[in-house]
Amino acid sequence: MVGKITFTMIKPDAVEANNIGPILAMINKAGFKIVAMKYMRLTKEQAGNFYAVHKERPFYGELTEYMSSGPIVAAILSKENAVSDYRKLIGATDPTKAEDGTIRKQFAKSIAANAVHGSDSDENAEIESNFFFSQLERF
Ligand code: 3AN
Repeated sequence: MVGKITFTMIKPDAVEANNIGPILAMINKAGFKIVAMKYMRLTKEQAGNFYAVHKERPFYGELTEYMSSGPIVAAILSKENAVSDYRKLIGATDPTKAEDGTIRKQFAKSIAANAVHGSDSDENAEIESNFFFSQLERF
């Protein structure tokens, strides 16, 4: 399974702007299969646990506040080279630096409210998927 899955979230700004559908369409069009999905709202504590690797970063408080500010869509995506291909599809963290045709270029509002999350390694894809989904919820 190494290299086959990545984990994504459609963040509160994109949900609020009614962009769940268009973002899922871009994901499917790029060849990813959705193998797990849920619509939910994180508590600040859950967001803090998810982003624990960023605990020392100056934006940690803002990030966890933001990620718990409204509902999100969490999903596991499957494709060969899922992690790197999905990072390419979402574009740079800072939407002003994201390339044309990327999800963040089209939908992100700012560096914090940047529409989607995407795992940065195979190892984190597995950890993040297991944070949200049991084996019974993965198809
Ligand atoms: P990426 O989401 O592209 O992997 P990371 O892992 O560096 O980026 O950052 C995790 C999340 O933290 C980003 N998606 C973004 O929402 C937020 N973030 C990153 N840098 C900043 C910043 N300078 N100010 C506010 N939020 C930030």
